[in-house]
Amino acid sequence: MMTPVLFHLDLDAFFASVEQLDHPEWRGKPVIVGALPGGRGVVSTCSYEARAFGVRSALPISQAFQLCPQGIFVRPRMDRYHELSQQVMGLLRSTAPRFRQMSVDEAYLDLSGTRALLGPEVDLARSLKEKIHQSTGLRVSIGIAPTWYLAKIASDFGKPDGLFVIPPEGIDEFMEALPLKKLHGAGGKTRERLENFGITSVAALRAMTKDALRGLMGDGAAEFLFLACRGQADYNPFREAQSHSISAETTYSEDTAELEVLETTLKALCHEVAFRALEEGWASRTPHLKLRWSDFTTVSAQVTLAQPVVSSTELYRVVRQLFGERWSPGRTVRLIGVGLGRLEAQGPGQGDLFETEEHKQGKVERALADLKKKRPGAAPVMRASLMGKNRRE
Ligand code: TTP
Ligand code: MG
Repeated sequence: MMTPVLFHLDLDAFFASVEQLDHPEWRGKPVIVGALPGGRGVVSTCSYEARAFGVRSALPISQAFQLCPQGIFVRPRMDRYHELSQQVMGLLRSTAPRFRQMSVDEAYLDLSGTRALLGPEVDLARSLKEKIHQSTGLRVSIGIAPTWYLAKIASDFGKPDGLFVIPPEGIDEFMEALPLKKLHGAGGKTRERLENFGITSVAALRAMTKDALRGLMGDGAAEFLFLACRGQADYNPFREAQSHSISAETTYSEDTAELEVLETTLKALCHEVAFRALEEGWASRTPHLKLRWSDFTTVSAQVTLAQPVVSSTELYRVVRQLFGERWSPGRTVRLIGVGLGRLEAQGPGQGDLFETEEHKQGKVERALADLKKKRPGAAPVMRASLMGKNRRE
């Protein structure tokens, strides 16, 4: 059987890199994107220079300021990030027929069987990195592996500006040496628990039987960990494409119960999903929410609306409600996903029937999506849904 050749691509320190791109005087300096010191809220991301001080995503901004008072603290500019994201995704989409965008800065590509046509995958990856850098000024890390899960780990492993390959015959060796904190999907509480049991490396995890793991971690976590530490976690970013839905999800590197973090993630995911649907011309009356708790149990919820969702704000309102019905303060979350199911082709003039604020905004978003299609990268986009926080501060 032909070995799959799978790429995972993830931009380096994305929001912070864009800030350094647009403000050359900030290059080489600790740039921290997120809330502003003195306020509440958290770090969205930071430049690698700031990471050297221990600053990282989701850290309360007050702590980030303590760690790195000389940092350059800036608010996110989602419109600009989205614009550059679109440029990068456009390049990737034109590289391989099987392309799947997962979030604003990451995507999967299936390059199985393209060797004869496109040449060795490592050369292709190198030229892709170069092309992205030349056209946008951004650096991307690429992981190449025979499973999607390993490709994701490989891109992270090579960061920043990485190109890391895990060949089929190298999987066991790679996983044996992998630090536990690099095992994607086993962050935060899970890792803490494992470490409490003395399991401090992936190698130690691999030495456990599934039954022993079940005893320590519970069925769900054991099932995942047993496969994950062998590079076999069941993960396929294309699976949902066959079920006619669009979705995006975030797995936290540290499980979180911070409402502020959860809401910010939800907003970003809604934004991502709503825009993708608009750009691809889909309508949906079925938003859904996925939550995975710290113990790996997963809940999904969906509603069917009378009319198709018309804007990211409306999508947020709906999934925020679903979220509120399932989450309670203190409950730690490891993964949040938002999606639109049962996609239908968008009808002409959709949103004309009910001129609520949300419908008006939907029209604006649609017009912007159209404009972008005609002039990629040209539209200055304002997205009120993500501006709430800016206004408040
Ligand atoms: P990531 O790819 O996780 O992080 P990154 O690109 O900043 O850094 P790297 O990939 O090099 O490790 O997330 C992409 C963007 O998503 C990030 O630039 C900002 C945003 N984000 C948040 O707003 N909050 C978060 O908690 C995380 C993890 C990311
Ligand atoms: Mg990234």
